[in-house]
Amino acid sequence: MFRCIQLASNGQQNAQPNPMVGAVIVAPDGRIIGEGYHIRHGEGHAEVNACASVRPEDEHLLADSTIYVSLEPCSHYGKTPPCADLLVSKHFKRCVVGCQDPFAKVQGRGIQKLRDAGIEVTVGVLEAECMALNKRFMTYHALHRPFVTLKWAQSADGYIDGHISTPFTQMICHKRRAEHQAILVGRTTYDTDSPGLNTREWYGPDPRRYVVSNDPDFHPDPSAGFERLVGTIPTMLQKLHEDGIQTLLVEGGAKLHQSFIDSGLWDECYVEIGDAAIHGSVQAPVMKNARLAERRTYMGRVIEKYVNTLYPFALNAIA
Ligand code: AOF
Ligand code: ZN
Repeated sequence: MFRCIQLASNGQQNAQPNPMVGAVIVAPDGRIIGEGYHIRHGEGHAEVNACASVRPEDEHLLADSTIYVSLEPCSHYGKTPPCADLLVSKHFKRCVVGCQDPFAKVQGRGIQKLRDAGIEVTVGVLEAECMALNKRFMTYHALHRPFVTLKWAQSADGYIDGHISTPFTQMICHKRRAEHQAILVGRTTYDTDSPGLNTREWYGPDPRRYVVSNDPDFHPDPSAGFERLVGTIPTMLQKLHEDGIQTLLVEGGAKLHQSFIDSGLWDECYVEIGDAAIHGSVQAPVMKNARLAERRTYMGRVIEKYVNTLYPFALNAIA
């Protein structure tokens, strides 16, 4: 199963919005005779690629072989036919599943299909790790909200109103933007910083841009691609879920970040710490239910990563 996770991780860039999935086929003598992973959304699933990798001289071993998969084999016709049907047609003896697929069209039906066909199925091997691998996909489908990443920069004396980032950490920030489907700022940040919120310092797509405001007369510039969001944090997240947003990056300001922290509805948080005191006027948000997961230095500048201890997926995360 570790090998499945390792293989799956190769899909980091191109599998989304699908999950990263890896599969390994083990013959009765313990030899690995096939491996595969989900390379790109819309294309073959991990099981299909693993079966295709088996050499012709090993094909006859499949009926006595075990297939390990980091995610439950699918049972639905999506862009590809059900993987469960493929495993049944190959007459696998046994299937070891890392974790169940929370996607509404699957949710245990793949496992059931295999069992109904007489395949021995074991579920939940390295379950936490397999779920953490797909923390974004899991959050979206199991918790019905986007995976929420908070991000801010604060001075050495804890203020966020000032120019704190360096060109290098700005590049890191733009890399994060490229990795998120949507970005959200508060009204004050929109008005005072008039941020572009696009991906300029890194190669990658621009996220969809949202501004929070309950003022009905506020119309963010649609030509710059901004949309307005209204309501409480749970209502906003519900709307984003409906819009198909799996990953949300919140870039401020302090009030909006604090609302997310107070609601408990966030997953990861990156805090850049500046070198100097600026004696500013806007204090950095106050963390709650947070665990410091990582402290890294980027060309002399520290970025701390916190995870929300209320949610399990990010806690065990590998990526
Ligand atoms: C698997 N193996 O490798 C993956 C699975 O649109 P489709 O047909 O690609 O289906 C996408 C859904 O299939 C996705 O939401 C998830 O539930 C499952 N992904 N399943 O058996 C795989 N990537
Ligand atoms: Zn599948």
